[in-house]
Amino acid sequence: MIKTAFITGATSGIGKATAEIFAKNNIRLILCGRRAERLAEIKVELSKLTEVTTLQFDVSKKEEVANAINSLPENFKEIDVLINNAGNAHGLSAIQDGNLEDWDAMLDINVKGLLYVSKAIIPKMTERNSGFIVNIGSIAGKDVYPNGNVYCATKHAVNALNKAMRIDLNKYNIRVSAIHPGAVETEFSNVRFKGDTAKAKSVYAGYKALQAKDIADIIHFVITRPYHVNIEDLVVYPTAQATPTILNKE
Ligand code: NDP
Ligand code: 8X3
Repeated sequence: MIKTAFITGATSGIGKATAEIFAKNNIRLILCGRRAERLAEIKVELSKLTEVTTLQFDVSKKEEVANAINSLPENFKEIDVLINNAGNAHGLSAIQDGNLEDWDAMLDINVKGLLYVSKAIIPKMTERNSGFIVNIGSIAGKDVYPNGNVYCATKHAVNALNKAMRIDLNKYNIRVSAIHPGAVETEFSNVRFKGDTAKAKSVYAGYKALQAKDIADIIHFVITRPYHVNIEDLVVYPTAQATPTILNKE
């Protein structure tokens, strides 16, 4: 049974919605993100339903990751499920026009950040011969679309790491799953387009995009199967989306 969950990127979008569903189901929460005020607000809200602790750190800074996780209070050290969710796209441009800072950010956060957090938590799971890791990939990890280049590469890496974790952790009885969403209406496009809200809004215009809660529901379903059931990989599109670039818009 899942008692305690560690969620990265819990300050908005999919991570926050997942925290909300977990809280309603009495799962104790370790919520992570860089925005301290948001963490504090969410803690106040969800503490009405379950026990909550928060960790403020940048997943791409390995010392911050290790220090934060080592600082967990004793009663939160036993983590049953890790939701590797923190991540974003930074920019959307052809490879020849790409911005090096954006490339660094995506590789550092989406790939190295996921690894740093996993590295800090996995040993506690292997010691106990029990645990669950859910990696949030993307359809960008299954396919490549114009101008998606480096973001797609980072999510292909998540897809590969998901498989690698399942292989290496198999003998420790640890479950590893990935969920690969299509378009989800969150702060994602705001970050991708650096605060250009009109551009971000246009990504979700003219069709019903997935909502963060849709993915959170699926994450909750995945982690509440009997222990011998491991849902390996799920690709989830909005009905209006057939591929990363084929959208049935009004
Ligand atoms: P949001 O932008 O709403 O949420 C991203 C979360 O990641 C925030 O909580 C943010 O917290 C956290 N985060 C970003 N960078 C860092 C960092 N350096 N250190 C710590 N936390 C960080 O987007 P989504 O909810 O949509 O994204 C969640 C995941 O889902 C990502 O991995 C994304 O790639 C993936 N995804 C999203 C899709 C979509 O269409 N929205 C589709 C497919 C996959 P803070 O800023 O407080 O640090
Ligand atoms: C987010 C979905 O299509 O913008 O991973 O890459 S997409």
